[in-house]
Formats: sequence, C-alpha cells, structure tokens
Amino acid sequence: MISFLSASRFNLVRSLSALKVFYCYNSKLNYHQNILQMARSALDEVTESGAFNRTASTFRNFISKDKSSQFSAEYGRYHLYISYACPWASRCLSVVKIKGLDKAISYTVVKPIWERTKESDQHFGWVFPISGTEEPGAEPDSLNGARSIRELYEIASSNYSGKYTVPVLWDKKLKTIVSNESSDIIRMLNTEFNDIAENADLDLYPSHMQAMIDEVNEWVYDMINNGVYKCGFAKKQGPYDEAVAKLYQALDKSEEILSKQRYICGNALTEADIRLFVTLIRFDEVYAVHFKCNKKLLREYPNLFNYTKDIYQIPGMSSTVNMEHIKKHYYGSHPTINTYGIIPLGPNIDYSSPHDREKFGS
Ligand SMILES: N[C@@H](CCC(=O)N[C@@H](CS)C(=O)NCC(=O)O)C(=O)O
Repeated sequence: MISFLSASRFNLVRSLSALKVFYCYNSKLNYHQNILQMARSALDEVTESGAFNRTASTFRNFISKDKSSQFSAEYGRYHLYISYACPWASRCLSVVKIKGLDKAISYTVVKPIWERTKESDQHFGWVFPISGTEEPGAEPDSLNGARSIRELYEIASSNYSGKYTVPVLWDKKLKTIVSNESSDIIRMLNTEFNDIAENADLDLYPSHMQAMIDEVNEWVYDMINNGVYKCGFAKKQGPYDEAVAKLYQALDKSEEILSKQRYICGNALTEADIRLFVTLIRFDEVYAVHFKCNKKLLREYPNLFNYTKDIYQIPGMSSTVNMEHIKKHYYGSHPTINTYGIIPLGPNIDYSSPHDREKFGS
C-alpha cells in the first residue's frame, strides 16, 4: 500500500487502470457498479464482445445567426476548450482558423496527458496546467478558473453523467456548454458566423455538395476516424480484425478517389477534408503503432500522403497540429495499451515539404 501511494503519477494511472480492468474481468455486476460510481472515459466504452463502442454527445445546442435566438452568433461570446491531441477538437480548431474566426472565438488548450480530476474518485481526464509555463502549448483556464474539463461539465449541469470530452463550446454569457459535438460545432462555425468571419466566403458545406459530403462523412467516420479507435481499443481479436479490415478498405478507397481529384468530394475543399485530415495526420506518428494500424503506413499511399501535406499547408492549418501534444496524449494516457507510457521516437514526418496536389488545380 505504501509503495502504491508513493508511486509516480503515471504508475498511479496504471495501477488504477489495472484495477478497473480487474473489475471488468471479474464480475459483470462489479463492472456496471464501477461504471455507475465512476465518471467514464473512452477506455470504458468496450462492449462484452470486446469491441469499442463510442457513446453519443449530450450537449447539442446550436448557435444561430438569428439575433433573437438563445445562442446567437456574437463576436467574443463563445470559447472553445480543446486538446491538440484530440482529432475531434482539432477539427473545430481547424475550422476556426481557416474561416478566420480566431479573433471572434477564443480558445484554451488542455494538458495532453490525462490526470486524476478529483480526489474523491478515480476518474482520469483532461486538466489545465497551473501556469502558462508548465506545459508549452497548454494554458490555465482563465475564463472559468476550472482545473479540469470535468469541472466545466459540472458548472453546466449538476446531474451530468456522461464522459468529460473535448471539444467543449462554451457560452461566456450564459455560462454553459453550447455543444460538445464537433460535427455540429464545425457546421455552426461554417455558416452562422459569416458576419464576423474574416474568411466568410469559404463554404465548407455548400448546398450543392451536401449529399456527397454526408455520404463521404459517413464511411470516413465509421471506418477511418472512429475506425482507428475501434482497432486500438478492441479487447478481442475478432473486433480488431473486423475494424482493421474496414479501415484499410476505406483508406484504399480514399487513395483511389484522391488519385483522380484534389479533395475527397471533388475539386473544392469541404468539411469532409478537414474530418479526414485529422485522422491522417496522426496516422503514422500514432495510430500505426499505438492502435495497431500497421498493415500499411500513410506514407506508403502516395495520394493520401500528398493530400495530407496539401491540407496541412492551407494557411492556419499547421497551427492546429501539435505533434508533441498528440504523441504525449495517446502514448501517455492509455496505460492498458501502452503500460510504460514510452513515446516512440519516430517517424517525425515533415508535412510542410512539397506535394504534388496542384496538378489538379483548385
Ligand atoms: N463526439 C465527440 C467525441 C469527442 C471525444 O471523444 N473526445 C475525446 C478525446 S479525442 C475525449 O475528450 N475523451 C475523454 C474521455 O474519454 O474521457 C465529438 O466529436 O465532439
């Protein structure tokens, strides 16, 4: 017990996580009690068949350009809480940047490695640094003075029982969460802030492409964005085999599409590209190793690889990619997958190097 208490923070994370796994293996009843008593995280979202099953977001309000609406689009009213590590949060930050909304919508970045969020229970999640120098790239929460993302959910709702996820789109005026669903947030950012966006003409979801974008989003989400998580969090061989087969089927399909056109839905950049990009940019550095997506690397797909560089080089996009945070988070926050938290050295790909995508025009 003494050595347990004196263990380093990472050892503590590992010990608690192992305890959790022990509960899961030993009793279905204990498992469910455990879930009820403790705040949840993605690591708990594995069904009895061993497959990862992501739960839906709960705050689903919409900001509107209509001035009379509850959440009206106003300069300076909203704040995004994000992690650079998280692909879902990064797609929101990407849209903030490329629409030119970073003066109108402020944002705060959490620390990359999950820590204990309360002394009274065993939940691990996103926390803010104490000072601006503790973790380069992350900042304390100067808006609400919260220590964790969990505290923000508790301010917004006294009976919330879901996961404490990023992104969180926060309303400074009503002091509550507008939305914690990135696919909704990017739509609001695209259409509702055009009176104040510096790049209002960029439409990432134009009406004439919506059917195509929706169709692409569906398989990209299921087989690629969430697909890598299904590979990584599977606890049995069968669900892993199924997820990894679908992942590579979808990557092969994307490669084929991108051999004929610049972007995934045609020759115009859309939200579907931003949604695909956030997974591709993490692929070789993290998912290939940590989530066992190693059948083929991104850099072995010429079109996908050049496409990823192309999107990365859109003004504003590179500032949304902090590979140090990305690697620290994945390799350091899932002790059941990477027990010792060792961060692999490579491959350190330079996505700012030349690509060949101009051949398609824009
Ligand atoms: N549906 C959400 C998913 C967000 C999500 O899963 N975020 C992860 C980080 S990548 C998270 O915050 N997880 C916290 C946890 O599992 O406890 C969205 O797209 O906005």
